[in-house]
Amino acid sequence: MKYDELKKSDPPIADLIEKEIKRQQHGMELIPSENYVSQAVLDALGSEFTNKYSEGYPNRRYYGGQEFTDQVESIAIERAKKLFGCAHANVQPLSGAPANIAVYSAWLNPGDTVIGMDLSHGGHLTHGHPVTYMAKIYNFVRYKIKNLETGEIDYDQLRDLALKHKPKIILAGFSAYPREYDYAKFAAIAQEVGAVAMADIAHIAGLIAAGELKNPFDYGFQIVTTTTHKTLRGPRGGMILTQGKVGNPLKEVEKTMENLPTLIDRAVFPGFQGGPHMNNIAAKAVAFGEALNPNFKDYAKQILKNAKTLSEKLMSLGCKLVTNGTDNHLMLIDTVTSFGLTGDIVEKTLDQINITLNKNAIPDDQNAYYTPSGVRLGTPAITTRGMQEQEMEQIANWIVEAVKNRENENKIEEIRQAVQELCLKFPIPSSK
Ligand code: DSN
Repeated sequence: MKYDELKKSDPPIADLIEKEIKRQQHGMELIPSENYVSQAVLDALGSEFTNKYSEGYPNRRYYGGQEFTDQVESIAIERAKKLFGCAHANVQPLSGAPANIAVYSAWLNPGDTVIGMDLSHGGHLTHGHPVTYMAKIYNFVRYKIKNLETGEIDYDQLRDLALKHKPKIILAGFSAYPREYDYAKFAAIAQEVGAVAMADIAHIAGLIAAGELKNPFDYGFQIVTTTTHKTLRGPRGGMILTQGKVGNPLKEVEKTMENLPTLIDRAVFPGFQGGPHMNNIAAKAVAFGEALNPNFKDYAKQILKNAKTLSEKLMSLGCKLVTNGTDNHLMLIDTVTSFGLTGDIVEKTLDQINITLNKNAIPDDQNAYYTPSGVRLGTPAITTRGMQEQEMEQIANWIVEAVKNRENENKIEEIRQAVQELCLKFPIPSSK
């Protein structure tokens, strides 16, 4: 039986794992960056590859005993290249932040400029927020959304900033933006100022791999970073994808766009990381194999259909959504306008009915980070469980009903039971 050995050797940890499984089974995960991996991914992640050190890259390692690590990493690389249509994949980054940091260090000198999206408009901490260490080394300049009703980015502002600041990287990417980017405009501005066009597709990698959202490489981007555990539904980890000439990662090369694959490889190892986590790379390979299966396209399509239905139902119930809808898997409710409540209160209320989402800033939020004006939610995880449009309508009703009746304990308990009942009809993949 699963975890039998652990139950014998470390009961407190086994107990906490059991409780977490139950929390996941009995509740509904609406945090848009989370998902449920398959048992096959968990198997690879818990495999004996965890015992192995393998600094270097396939066929170029520093330690012996690499006949199988080389094969597993090569398979992960080939599958990633096929999924995203690029020349090279580095599958060693431990997660999204290390992947972005490796790119900066591969291409920038201290003091160089990156233009990225403002955090409150949807960008990510690692795109240059002042609290990050990267912001002490590089100069980050931010662009914003121009039209908050449609979500259209201010491409004129982006171009003006690029002409003024002469960035080395123009970064398209987000963790809370519900619309599609116009990648061609980004790439054209980058080309005009001689910058690298980089996309951080962490949230939407699975939707791009399935061909349901646009692929930045089709519009001339040179670098794409991603995590592997969101819509791509793999283990927690990161990856850097590049166009250019694939070279020997042990040899120094000139800093040209053509050499990006080698520059990136050298930045990841030995630049930033030590031994790659081979169990994690094996699990990435399994997840990429699953994403190459034609049924992954159906999954991605359903994520988008579910997000559309959920957003429309929420709006029909009086919720104000940032940009009035979504083109992808996520949406942001402006909770102050919708309910007169900050996002932290809505998050805590929904925790009580076993629905998990996260408080989130909305564009130019005047409230503090811990009490922001919105919440962020999305459909990747519940779609993995098999929920469809009908369930989305029900979920929207529960969210609004619970927030409006948050002081009515009986009502909250009634909704919690209904949520749990629905969740038990849609088991998480690893407990099927
Ligand atoms: N923590 C991830 C998210 O929730 O979007 C990104 O870092």
